[in-house]
Amino acid sequence: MLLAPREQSPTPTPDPRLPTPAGQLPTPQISSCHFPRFARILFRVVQDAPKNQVIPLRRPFAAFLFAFAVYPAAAGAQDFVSTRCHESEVILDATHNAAKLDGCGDSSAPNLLWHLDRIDQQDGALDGLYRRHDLGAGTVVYVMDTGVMATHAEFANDAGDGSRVIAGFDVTRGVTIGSSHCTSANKSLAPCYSNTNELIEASHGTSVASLVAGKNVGVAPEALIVSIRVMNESALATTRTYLEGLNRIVSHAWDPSTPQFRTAVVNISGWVLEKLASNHDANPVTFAAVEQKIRDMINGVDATGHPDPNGKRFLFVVAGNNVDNGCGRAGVVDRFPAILGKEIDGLITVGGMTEENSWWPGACHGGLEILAPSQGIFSASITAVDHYRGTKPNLRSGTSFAAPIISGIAARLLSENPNLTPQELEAMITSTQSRIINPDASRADGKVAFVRDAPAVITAQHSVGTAIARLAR
Ligand SMILES: [Ca+2]
Ligand SMILES: [Ca+2]
Repeated sequence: MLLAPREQSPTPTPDPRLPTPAGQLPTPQISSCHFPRFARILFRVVQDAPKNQVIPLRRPFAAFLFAFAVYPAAAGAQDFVSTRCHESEVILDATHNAAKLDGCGDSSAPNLLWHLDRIDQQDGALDGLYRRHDLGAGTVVYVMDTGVMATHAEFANDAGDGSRVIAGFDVTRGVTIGSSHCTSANKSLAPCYSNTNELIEASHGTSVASLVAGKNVGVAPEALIVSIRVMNESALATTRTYLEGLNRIVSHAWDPSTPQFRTAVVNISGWVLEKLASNHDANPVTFAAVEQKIRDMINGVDATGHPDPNGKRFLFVVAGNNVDNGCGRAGVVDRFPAILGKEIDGLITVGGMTEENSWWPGACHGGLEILAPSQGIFSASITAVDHYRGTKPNLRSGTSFAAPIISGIAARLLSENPNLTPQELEAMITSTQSRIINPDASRADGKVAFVRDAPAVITAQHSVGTAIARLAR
């Protein structure tokens, strides 16, 4: 691999809206825009008390609790990160390159991480910032894809001594057509490729997972990832690999060593065939069987995979698809399982949008339930632990990248309220007020992914209300 000479970066111009560099404590600022009105009112009630009056301790204490439980990030702007970042090219061969991330925060840099910038605001005027109010801690996202490079720096844990890709299962052994000759001890955690043409699909799952939970490029950078490798290096999968993959998810979810959860997320940035013509399967698994398994998992399953409303539940997030004639007549989504979105509460079919806040013309329309950024998306690759997808060939666009943005948002919501059902998650995510500039009923009504903090507010108000009641007794 030939590394391109690093360009000398111009002297960066720090974004004045961001926190000062490490080691310098920012001047405490509680601006009106950062501090919720109701909390200010509570503080004013305390401040306005007549002098010399003894204020019951419970009153300011309750106000303090209320303010910080309802709006824990109110104390500053530390949880805003810049999405304006520099990248540099890494040449792989004459027709392929990768990229490195050279730092963020320079206000003159391109809006490289616009996909994050866009989802924390309701209109198209991007501000170059993403508010990491919640990081998705405690949530598990299953990525059914081509494998996830667990050692990539994007998945490093907080301590820096391990990966947040906590498990991986490869169920593609039955799909021999299109499989690479490269070898790996476990392709679900260490995907490989024998030539750069295979790199495109071999890196797909890593790209997708990084958008869910990557430290720099991900929506929920404390979420945990489980890699379910259902597609090989040619992105081929059958209903048999899907069904086996879903069974692995259930068994992993109930494993006593798995972090406990009530609801998890399953991201599917692909589609599946019942059988491959040259891949013999005398008794192929039917679409109906996979659909039933998905329905069961949404509503709850026990450790053996049987329906149980008190069991583990799973929200499914599926890319609307756009490749290989993935849109049917009139451009409507017609690939399995994306076609299930409109029918099933708890399975969301995701379409695409551009940085210009418009339709992404490469995506299907019709059958979509929500849109998310899908054009020019910067995500991790597998040529090195600090590499990202390059622009040669330019494979940074697709609804494959939109779906994990929604999965990341679901992880954030679950982190704030772990008891949300898949149906409630879909309702919250698709009830967004955010729109593209040219909404159209055939394209999810133009609804754009938006990270709301509503569940945290509801939960906190409830708990703080209880606290106030106790204190006032
Ligand atoms: Ca923003
Ligand atoms: Ca749905």
